[in-house]
Amino acid sequence: MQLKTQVGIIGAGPAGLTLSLLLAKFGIESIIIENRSRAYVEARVRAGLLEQNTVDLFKDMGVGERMECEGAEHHGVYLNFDGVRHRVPFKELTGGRCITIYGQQEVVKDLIEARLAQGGEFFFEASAKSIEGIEGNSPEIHFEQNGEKHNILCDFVAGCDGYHGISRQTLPKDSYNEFHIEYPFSWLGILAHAAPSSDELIYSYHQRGFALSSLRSETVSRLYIQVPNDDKIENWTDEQIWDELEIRLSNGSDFKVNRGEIFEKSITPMRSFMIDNMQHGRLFLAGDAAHIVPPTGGKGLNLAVADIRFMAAAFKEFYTNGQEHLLESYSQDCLRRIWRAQDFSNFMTTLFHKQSEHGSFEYQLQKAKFDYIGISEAYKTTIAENYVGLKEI
Ligand code: FAS
Ligand code: PHB
Repeated sequence: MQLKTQVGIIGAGPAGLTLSLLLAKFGIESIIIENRSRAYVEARVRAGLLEQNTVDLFKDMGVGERMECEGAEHHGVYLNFDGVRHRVPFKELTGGRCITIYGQQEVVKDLIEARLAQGGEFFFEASAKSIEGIEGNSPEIHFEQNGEKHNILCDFVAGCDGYHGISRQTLPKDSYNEFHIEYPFSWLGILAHAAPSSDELIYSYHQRGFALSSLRSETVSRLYIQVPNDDKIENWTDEQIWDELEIRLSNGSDFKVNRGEIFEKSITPMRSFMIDNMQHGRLFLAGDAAHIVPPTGGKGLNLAVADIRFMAAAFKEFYTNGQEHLLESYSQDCLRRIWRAQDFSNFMTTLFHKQSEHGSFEYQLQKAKFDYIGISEAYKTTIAENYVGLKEI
């Protein structure tokens, strides 16, 4: 089947979905190709932390109603190091900004529902196989669905297809430099029918490894522990996971982790990755297709949405008055925030993960940073404004 649209979007994750809704707001047509089913993408457990900018954008777009009702607004975060705890407040240090805890799968559900309600055109279980003609004015997406071949003639292609997608592979290899860190540890993450163990998130350095206490609702907890890269889910019983979380999250008080049925477990490797050019001709990349941050900073989803704000504004300028200034500056406009998020995510990851022996020079540097958080409002402010997301950058 030969299809035609203004912007062909590959990927129905936070990037592709936000783009399709913003383009519709500007009267710009798009089609989304997604190689998984709707049920799969709506059930895929990933991020959970929304920056202030992301919350504000979703509200402006009119897709924030359930997020406001079911999401949890947090005004601070607890940071532990070897049993000592500091709290970093947000509102006082950032002029009232904060974070909202709301599962990525809920975001995806809300965005898909909103786009379908507008009559948005989706092809689920449709896999983009190639993108042709990006150096001309009518690039083409070739995709397959149910064994049939189709293509979409577009003005532009938005590569929102994540780290393993085809978009980045379509950029000429000499059009970008690649930056990569593979951390020597992974996260074992669980979702459990258990009330959160704390009123705010807890990031904790412990001699046995990092742990993070987060949540999805008043009855569902989201928690993580640092594990070796070659660890396997089957190496852990539920009881061992709960025991390890309780040890690592304790701040020396009588801290108890609330236990319950674990209904989702996964191990995710930690990596920092990015390319320093996100466009070529009529192909523009956004989100994980162009960059990956370790989730310690809670930035992945928020960076994807931040890229899309720039991409949507650039397409709006093009279709409204034929100008291409924002299209030309798209990558540079995105990279300022991406590098800031890479730095903050790397800071949080190297500060709170066990990477060397107790008492080593590296350990002492980690402890010195943590102790400085405890005595410096300036350092707490730096952490707070990066964590809730800088308003402009
Ligand atoms: P996504 O990967 O969300 O979406 C890309 C979409 O493109 C997918 O639905 C995929 O199926 C589709 N696609 C790929 N190739 C295609 C093709 N050829 N044709 C058609 N469709 C194609 N971030 C945080 O902030 N905190 C976290 O705790 C966190 N945990 C994570 C855990 C895991 C296991 C992973 C993988 C990521 C995690 N992230 C986390 C990061 C995550 O939230 C991403 O940053 C976010 O999903 C980025 O959104 P997109 O760029 O839209 O990419
Ligand atoms: C989550 O709730 O999944 C979450 C929160 C904060 C992070 C990472 C993940 O830094």
